[in-house]
Amino acid sequence: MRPWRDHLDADDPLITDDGPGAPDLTAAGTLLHVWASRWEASPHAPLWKEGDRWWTAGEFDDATRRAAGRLRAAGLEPGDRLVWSTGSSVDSLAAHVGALRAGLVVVPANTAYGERELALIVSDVRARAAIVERADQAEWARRAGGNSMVVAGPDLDLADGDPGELDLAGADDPALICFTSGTTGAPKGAVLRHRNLLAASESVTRAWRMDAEDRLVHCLPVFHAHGLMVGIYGTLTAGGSAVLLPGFDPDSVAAAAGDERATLFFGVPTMYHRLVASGRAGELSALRLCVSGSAPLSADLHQAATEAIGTVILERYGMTETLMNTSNPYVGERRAGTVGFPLPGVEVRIDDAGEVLLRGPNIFDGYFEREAANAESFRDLGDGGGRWFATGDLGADEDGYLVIRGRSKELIISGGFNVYPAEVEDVLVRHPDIREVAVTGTASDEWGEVVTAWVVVDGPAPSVGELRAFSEGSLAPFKQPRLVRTVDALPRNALGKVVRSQLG
Ligand code: MLC
Ligand code: AMP
Repeated sequence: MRPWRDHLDADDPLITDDGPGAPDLTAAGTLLHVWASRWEASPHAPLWKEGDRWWTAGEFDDATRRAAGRLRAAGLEPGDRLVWSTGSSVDSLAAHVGALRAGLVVVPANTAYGERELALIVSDVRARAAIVERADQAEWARRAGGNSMVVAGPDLDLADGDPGELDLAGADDPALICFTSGTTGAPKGAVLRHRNLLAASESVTRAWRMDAEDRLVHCLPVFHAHGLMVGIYGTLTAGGSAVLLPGFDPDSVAAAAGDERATLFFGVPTMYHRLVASGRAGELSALRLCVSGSAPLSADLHQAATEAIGTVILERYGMTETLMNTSNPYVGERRAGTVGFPLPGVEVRIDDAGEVLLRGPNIFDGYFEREAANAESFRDLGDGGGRWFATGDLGADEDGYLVIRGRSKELIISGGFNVYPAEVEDVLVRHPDIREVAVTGTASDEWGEVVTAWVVVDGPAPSVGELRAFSEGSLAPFKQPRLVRTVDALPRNALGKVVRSQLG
């Protein structure tokens, strides 16, 4: 595979004379130090646009201090876990960054989650606080967290307090716990330390040449790696600015790109599909960089979006546990159907079974309180350079570029959101007319994959609408099936295990 140096200009200070060693991406300590020094140096720089209002860096700095003071006054202490389930707004970002500045560990959660999904997270990390914008989620967080749980909205409607000394977290302290299912089974929290976040942010912002002149059109959810660690943290690290849209729609993205003289757009393939279909993609032509990630971008969609926008889409490959791993280059050939080559600091290896293994300062070192899963997820190959993380993605090196050929893990990616078949099956099998069920992903031009339920029934076959209604409260809408197929029996192997790959 091409070396990470090919992402950088020859005079980039990350490339040292000391030979082929890894670059030092964590010299700055923590992201909080990087951000605080940017705000201090340029307090009047525009940072976020929300609605009609621009917030400056100095105003945001103040808002994060206020948030940190309120969280401290509410009795929260460094290391306490705070669940954060909000849309994209300056209030919610100030609460998030304020929590990190106060030394808390932020646990992002999808705003679409129902009670079962949210309660699982609150109890797993023994959260002491939750910032949620939906009244029902507030109620569920209280129920799962008990009487001492601090629950507030994104505007942190709590009493003011003295923020005290901020940004004391060290590079090895946990910053985020992000829930994902890894290669197997049940949801678990990937612990990302401050050094992981810093390394990933430094690596990506340098590779993509992000700086203070940049302006991002931001429409991704902020509770996942793409929107949060690439979009929000990338903007803060580069010292640039972002237009915060509450969600994606082609008209607002096109309007923001033109009206705000934006330079960057980050999206998932479904967004590019919808932009092309809208006929407004050409309004993004002045952007200097459009990035796609979180799910495979087909070569056809790559070409269609590149033609419609007029700039070659840059595809990259990331993961919650590892943040960004590989990318097509900013300068040089961006090859459709590939995810490029290792970003600065990242080592990529493909094992004999074709699985992608990763090592680097961006990569987490374990799931929260999951010894067995941790033992399974990391491999010591005896090369002296530390353990490799096994991604569950299947890849190949094609002429220096990584191609993701599929997954060994059982995961459906629908519109960039992950859906785990076993979780959906566990809910659907409780339906009175369903004897057995298996869940798979069916290819879709718009969504990448859609969730399909294969059912063996005892009574009348339930419709899609009926199964969606039945899943309400147990499964967020994006996990609910969009297709239902009735079969006489599910395919099983010699051990009696359902072979999902034989369906469809
Ligand atoms: C919304 N719906 C989805 C869905 N998103 N269903 C399946 N898959 C999805 N991804 C549901 C809605 O709840 C609604 O259900 C119905 O579909 C129609 O909604 P919509 O209005 O058409 O969808 P919209 O709200 O526009 O959302 C589409 C989207 C969104 C593409 C904008 O899914 C999105 O923001 N995706 C990005 C996900 C992301 O950020 N992933 C990064 C993970 S980090 P109903 O029942 O109400 O009709 C990661 C690492 C890395 O993977 O490498 O980056
Ligand atoms: P998540 O756990 O939400 O972080 O999802 C990570 C998974 O998304 C990876 O393990 C891959 O399977 C997939 N993924 C992310 N980016 C890409 C990409 N560009 N191409 C193919 N798959 C991707």
